[in-house]
Amino acid sequence: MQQNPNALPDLTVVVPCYNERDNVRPLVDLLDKALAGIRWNVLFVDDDSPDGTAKEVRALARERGDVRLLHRVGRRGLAGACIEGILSSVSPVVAVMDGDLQHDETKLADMFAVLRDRSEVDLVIGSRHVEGGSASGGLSALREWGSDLATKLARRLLKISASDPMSGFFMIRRERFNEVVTDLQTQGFKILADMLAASRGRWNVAEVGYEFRTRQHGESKMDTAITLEFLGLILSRLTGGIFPIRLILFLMVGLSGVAVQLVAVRFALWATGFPFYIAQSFGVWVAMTSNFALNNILTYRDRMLRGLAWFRGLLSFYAVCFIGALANVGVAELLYETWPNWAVASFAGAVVGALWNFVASALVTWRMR
Ligand SMILES: Nc1nc2c(ncn2[C@@H]2O[C@H](COP(=O)(O)OP(=O)(O)OP(=O)(O)O)[C@@H](O)[C@H]2O)c(=O)[nH]1
Ligand SMILES: [Mg+2]
Repeated sequence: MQQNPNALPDLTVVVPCYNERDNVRPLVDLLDKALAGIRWNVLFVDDDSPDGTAKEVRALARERGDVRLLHRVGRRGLAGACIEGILSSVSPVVAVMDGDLQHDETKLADMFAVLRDRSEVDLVIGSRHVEGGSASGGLSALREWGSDLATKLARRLLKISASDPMSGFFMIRRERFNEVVTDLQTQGFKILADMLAASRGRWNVAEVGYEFRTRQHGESKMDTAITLEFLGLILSRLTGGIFPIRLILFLMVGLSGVAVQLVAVRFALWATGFPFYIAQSFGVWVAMTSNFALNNILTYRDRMLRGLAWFRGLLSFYAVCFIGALANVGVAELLYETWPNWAVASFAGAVVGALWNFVASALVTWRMR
């Protein structure tokens, strides 16, 4: 049932969505039933989904005043979508839940009651790992194992005590969120783990169990790249945020490039009998190409180049790396002249070359502004 559109909401439900058109109306119907008695509104944050999710939300928003849309263009990413959604809300309490009906909306009222009745609680997590919670309905055995491992890693390395920091279902006091927002990473899938790490154990956290349901409509966006992105988040946190997730992923890809180069050189020597410098050049070319392809699907998955743009990106990446190699050799040589230690000089050259490649490819190849 539609509420009085002029009443200020006590609760905003932020729903990040990408290609969830068929889930929009069923979700709002479920919220209607689950949140009777609470003044609430729902804010869908859509990253310009090709299936027309934004159009569907806009149509519903014209029918009722408690549905809103934040339509982002030219950007992708779950964490960033949640952050912007929460920031654009005006209610004192905000919940985040998935738009694919996997989160149990009937728990929202319980979570709201915890914050209403217990002023000392800052954050309530919808948890799959406390009494009343389970993940088995919505996850395959492999994903459950991966999710358990990630949870253990996050809890140990980021010193988080909550049972389910990987949950995408939580409710928070808006003023608490404001305390950590400038410290959060917009890249990635796991905003709750990042928020908990940023709060440095200062928050009083309560948990409400819920059963993770199976997806009914639409496709999963969860993939291997997201797992690696999460490793990037942990490393970024462990370095106190000095290294952003993107730089960490770029360096991880760079390390993989070293291995690719060695294999390619070995292969060229074995298969062709060409002189070493040709085999080495072949190895560098293969490694650069593999670095570009991996960065495109991992480091820059939110701005992934496709089709003709992929080839243009590859050429610009070659150019960037070529200048990076010149800078690498130049700096190493300069240092070596004043301090003839080959390892230090060579390492310094590699650092300068890698940083150049990171910054220049961000600006030129993936056109970050
Ligand atoms: N705005 C926005 N929402 C996203 C993006 N990626 C995922 N989402 C939404 O975030 C929620 C969680 O994504 P899912 O793909 O369902 O991830 P998951 O629940 O871990 O995986 P499944 O169990 O396979 O569904 C869903 O509502 C997605 O539509 C994104 O890049 N931008
Ligand atoms: Mg899902």
